[in-house]
Amino acid sequence: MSDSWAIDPADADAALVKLRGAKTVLMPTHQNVDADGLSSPLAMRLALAQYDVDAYPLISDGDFPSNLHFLPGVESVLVYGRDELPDYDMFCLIDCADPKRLGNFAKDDPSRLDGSVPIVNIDHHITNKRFGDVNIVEPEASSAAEIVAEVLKLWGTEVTQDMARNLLAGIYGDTLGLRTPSTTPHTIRTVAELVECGAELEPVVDQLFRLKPRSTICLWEHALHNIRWNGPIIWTEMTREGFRHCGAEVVEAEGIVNFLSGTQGSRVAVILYQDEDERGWRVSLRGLEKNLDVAAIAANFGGGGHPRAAGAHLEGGDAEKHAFIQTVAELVAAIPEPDAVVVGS
Ligand SMILES: [Mn+2]
Repeated sequence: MSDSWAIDPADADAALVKLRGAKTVLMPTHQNVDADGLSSPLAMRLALAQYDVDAYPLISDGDFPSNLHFLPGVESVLVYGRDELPDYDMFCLIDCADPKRLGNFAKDDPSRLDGSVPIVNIDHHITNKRFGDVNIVEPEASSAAEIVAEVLKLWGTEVTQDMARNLLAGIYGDTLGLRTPSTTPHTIRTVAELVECGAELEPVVDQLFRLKPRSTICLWEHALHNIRWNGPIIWTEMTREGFRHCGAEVVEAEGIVNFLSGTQGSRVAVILYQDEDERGWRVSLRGLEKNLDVAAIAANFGGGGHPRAAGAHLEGGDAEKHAFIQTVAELVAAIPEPDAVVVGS
């Protein structure tokens, strides 16, 4: 069976030439970093070490999620605002659809991304505008980690157990454990190869999907208690008060929208997370229908993402929140529902 995507070997070569020519590579992650966003740079750091290049993952905005502390090599991760930045001469952005998604790292000093430091851009978001000096953008890949695994193959890099552990976590994180439609035969083959390289499934499954602090259950109680409907939209919100009451981090609410998605009678699931300054909301959208592209809906609000999973940011309070839900409900209503299965046809 042929693979649905393939990296142009010339791009992989160009990326290696760039990165090997660097003294120090900085790898800032997207905001609200997830398993794919952190494990892929961690694997890349270990790969570049084989070429005597120093590379540092940088959490560019927000906290270091505690459920990612199990990733091999986390002690090398820098946190923006907490740690001093190294003297870098190259960026490698992995899993970052847009440099704006680098959050405070980009906002605090826009000259950081004015082109004076070259960028190697490795990503799987369809909305990625190929902003790098070298671009390896494969929207059909399940995860950035799946692309990094392929890049390493083209480079002929030895995949060590710790690199495999990171890449496995990235693929599992973005595919929810090989459950999303983005999971292809290539994804599953890559996972098999990573397991052969010594990556274990159980710690990844435990850390990403099973183990949770009690504060997470408190947060879910809060979110489920606040479930509302607007036509075919099922939605809920996580207020600052809710996070404070439960003593929970934002990352602990991530699974709720996936849980709501698929509720009978709903076509799109939405969760709104109130900003720390209470002046706006981060929004996550999930859909399951083939013709219903939630990234296109999110784009109406300056957001983006994937057809089944997307996000955006809203400024404002309750009025803006309700207007947003109403607009999403109208946009969804304009998309024809999938044909019902006609028995006997
Ligand atoms: Mn990703």
